[in-house]
Order: sequence, then structure tokens, then C-alpha cells
Amino acid sequence: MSDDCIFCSIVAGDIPGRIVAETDDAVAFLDANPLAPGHTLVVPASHRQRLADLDAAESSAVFDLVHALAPDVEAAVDADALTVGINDGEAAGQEVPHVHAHVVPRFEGDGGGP
Ligand code: DGP
Repeated sequence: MSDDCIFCSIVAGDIPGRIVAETDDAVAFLDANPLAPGHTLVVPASHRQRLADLDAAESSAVFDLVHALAPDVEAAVDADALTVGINDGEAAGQEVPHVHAHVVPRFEGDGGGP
């Protein structure tokens, strides 16, 4: 855990986060600034800044949780599809330096996305 990492604080339960699913090694919670209703973030439980910092087991844990909850996210908001993506590094738009996969519900004709 990194003391000054907001996502580590959510994982640890030190600050409120709307957690929707978790395993031993990954946690999913609602995005505080959603691009669409149901926008969910999936993070490794351990503090890892960049995708390349994850080992194979951590990487699998994150994607396995994305895979497991994706249909539920889509159904929960009656979406038509999902965009799943990771901004990996500051120049790519990564604002929070703890790896996170965005699971963004998409709707026919919404014209948006990350
Ligand atoms: P990115 O630009 O890929 O680093 O996305 C960061 C996302 O994290 C952005 O969609 C907003 C979200 N976010 C930032 N701070 C918080 C927070 O304190 N709680 C939650 N739940 N989400 C946050």
C-alpha cells in the first residue's frame, strides 16, 4: 500500500468507495467522475503504478475481475455495450498512479467513450 494513493485508501477501506466486487488480489469500485452511469474501475489490490509493474498473477487478477463483472455492469444500467480500457502512463491520460481498468457502459449513439 502507498500512503498517499487514493485507490490504495479505497482498497484498504480507509476512505469510502462504492466497492462493487473484490477478490483477494483485485477490487472493483464505481468511478467518482463517471463517463456514464455504472462506470467502474478495477484495480490490483497492491499498489502498482504502471501496467508493466504487475506480475502475471496480478495482471490476471485484474482482467479476471473485469471479465467476471462486465456482464453485470452492462446489465445493471441496461447498456448496449462496454468500453474497457487502461490509460497507462501520464502522457496517456493516467491521472491516478495506481493501475486501473475502466469499464464504461456504452449506449447506442452515445458518441462518447474514454
Ligand atoms: P485516469 O484518467 O485513467 O487515471 O482515470 C482516473 C479515474 O479515477 C477518473 O475517471 C476519476 C476516478 N477517480 C479519481 N479520484 C477518485 C476517487 O477518489 N474515487 C473514485 N471512486 N474514483 C476516482
